[in-house]
Amino acid sequence: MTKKITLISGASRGIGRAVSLRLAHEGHFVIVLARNAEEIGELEHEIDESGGKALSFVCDISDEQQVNDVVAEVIRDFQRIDCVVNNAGIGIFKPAEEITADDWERVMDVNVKGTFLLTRAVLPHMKAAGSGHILGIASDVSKRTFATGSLYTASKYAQHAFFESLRREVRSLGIKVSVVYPGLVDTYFHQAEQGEPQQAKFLHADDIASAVSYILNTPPHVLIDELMIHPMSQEW
Ligand code: NJP
Repeated sequence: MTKKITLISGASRGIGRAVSLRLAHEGHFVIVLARNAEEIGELEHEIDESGGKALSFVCDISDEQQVNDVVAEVIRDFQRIDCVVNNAGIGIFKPAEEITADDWERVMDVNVKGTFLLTRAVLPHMKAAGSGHILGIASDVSKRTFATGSLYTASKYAQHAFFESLRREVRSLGIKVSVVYPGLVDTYFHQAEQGEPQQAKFLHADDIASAVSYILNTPPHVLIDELMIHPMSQEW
């Protein structure tokens, strides 16, 4: 298998779907993960129909067993994992005193624990290979906060810290860690459907796919640590 084996979490829609389609088009064998069986299966089918290679898994990224099982199966079938795009994420936006313990756990479980679980599962295989590229889709609010964003921004700051620290651990082992920090993107994230008029001035999911492609296509001696990307319409 000469194709790069690339895992993408949260691939059923939005940014993850666009990244998966782009990387499959560029010749990666994409392993696409999400909870929605129908949507993730359709994506696999769409990629295969268009001449690409994809394998889908129904996987809740916050579930340790499910994540470990997926990675074990991929390693069994392909013997390696070249790239991982940690993209799955959710947001809950409320004044701090209205955030429930359940809200807190849901957001932290997906955004922080999920990122940790998937990254931890692939690390031994990348270390053994002496190469690999771990990518995170964090947020511009990994570096700034806003009212009603205490929970979500805490989770995105945590992702930022996790990847910054990890980069220092694995860089000398030949493993790259890169993070994309997007501003507003037209997806299903903002309680709207992708393409709705109120999101017309946002970035497109394809813009993030282009950024991911650029980062993953750098030559071996180049590491893009981070990439911040905003729509022109958004002050930062
Ligand atoms: O959101 P959306 P985006 N286990 O809602 C999956 C960040 N970001 O594409 O499981 C596994 O269209 C879900 O699939 P499913 C954001 O924080 C965005 O915008 O089937 N997967 C779906 O495929 C996030 O980290 C903006 O429901 C789970 C995907 O995640 C990333 O971009 C701005 C899951 C979400 O698709 C992608 O979000 C920014 C779980 N437990 C950062 N829970 C923005 N859109 O403006 C959810 O700064 N998913």
